[in-house]
Amino acid sequence: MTGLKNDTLLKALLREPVDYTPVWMMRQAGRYLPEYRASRAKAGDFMSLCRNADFACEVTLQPLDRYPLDAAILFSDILTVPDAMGLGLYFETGEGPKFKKIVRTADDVESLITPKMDDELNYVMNAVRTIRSELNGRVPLIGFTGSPWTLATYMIEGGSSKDFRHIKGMMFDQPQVLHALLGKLADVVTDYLNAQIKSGAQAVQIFDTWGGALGGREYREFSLAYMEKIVRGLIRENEGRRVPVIVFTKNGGQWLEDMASTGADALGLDWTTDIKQARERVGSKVALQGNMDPCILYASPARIREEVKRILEDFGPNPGHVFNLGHGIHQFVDPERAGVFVEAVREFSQK
Ligand code: 1CP
Repeated sequence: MTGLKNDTLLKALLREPVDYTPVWMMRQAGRYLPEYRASRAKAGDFMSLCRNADFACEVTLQPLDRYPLDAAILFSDILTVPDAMGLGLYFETGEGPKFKKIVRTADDVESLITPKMDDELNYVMNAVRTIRSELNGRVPLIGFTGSPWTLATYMIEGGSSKDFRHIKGMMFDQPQVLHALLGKLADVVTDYLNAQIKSGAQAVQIFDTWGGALGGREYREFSLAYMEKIVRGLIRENEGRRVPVIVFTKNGGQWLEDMASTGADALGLDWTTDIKQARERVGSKVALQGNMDPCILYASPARIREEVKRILEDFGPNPGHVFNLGHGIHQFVDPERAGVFVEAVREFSQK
């Protein structure tokens, strides 16, 4: 494989010294970019973009051609896994994800398919290989998965949810059924990330978007414990380099110390957590990624630049900071403002 021309992200995730703070944006390929909307129209729908390696590669590279980003992230979705386990993912226009089958009983859990990485999920690995080859060492490629808890919310609720009534009902009344599902998911997700790493992903992120909806005890038992199991099962070195792991629990700021003991190299922070205090709390154990409020991108260029400077100063001197938004970029953001953000990180952090 070709050498990496920009390894700033990988170094920062491992708390090694860097010349500037690397930056990428969660959901950097997506609906706010007109070129993404054009590719999606060409492909037909969202899943067709994901299933076709050339399309997935095309949209992965789109934000890199616009902005000086320090990483590419695989274009795919966390819901590829429940889809491959037999639930039949689909998107209705204007609505979130939906499943043909949902999981509500021990029998439903029992009858889930264990997907093979070179079969049901092979399209994802093809996308990883195609993107790596097209990137040609420009920046590292990040692979990803949803956490078992977050995937289970979609599988049990049947789509997006605000109150998580079905999964929480199961958690409180039939925890053994939920544990059976989470255990299966942890095994599949470990395989899935390892297959992405073998196919060329140079860092991986676990998105625990809904872990923050739990109380502390439940977070540790139903979300964190499974992420820890996954982290311990991952291939940590490939192509002669360490493969850093990022754990991101949205709204998980109060559990950073617990998250830092999973064995992850870095923790993702949303904007509700103070990055300066977060750094004091985790010390030299892990790097931190984040944590600008994505809504700042609706503000003026001057205000965006001020906020970037504020976060860099709050974090303090390197090492160990990867700049990012605290959650995915919104679809209504003006792409030029995203550019102001990315360029400001480089400008203000460069030595
Ligand atoms: O074009 C479209 O209409 C589809 C919109 C879209 C996109 C662009 C979806 C449907 N997924 C994606 C891509 C995606 N999803 C990426 C691509 C890589 C990149 O970051 O550029 C990633 C990493 C994800 C991960 C993802 N999907 C998460 C975790 C991160 C997060 O934002 O919290 C979650 C929760 C999903 C589920 C999902 N997929 C799509 C939607 C609309 C949703 C969210 C539904 C909800 O809010 O419950």
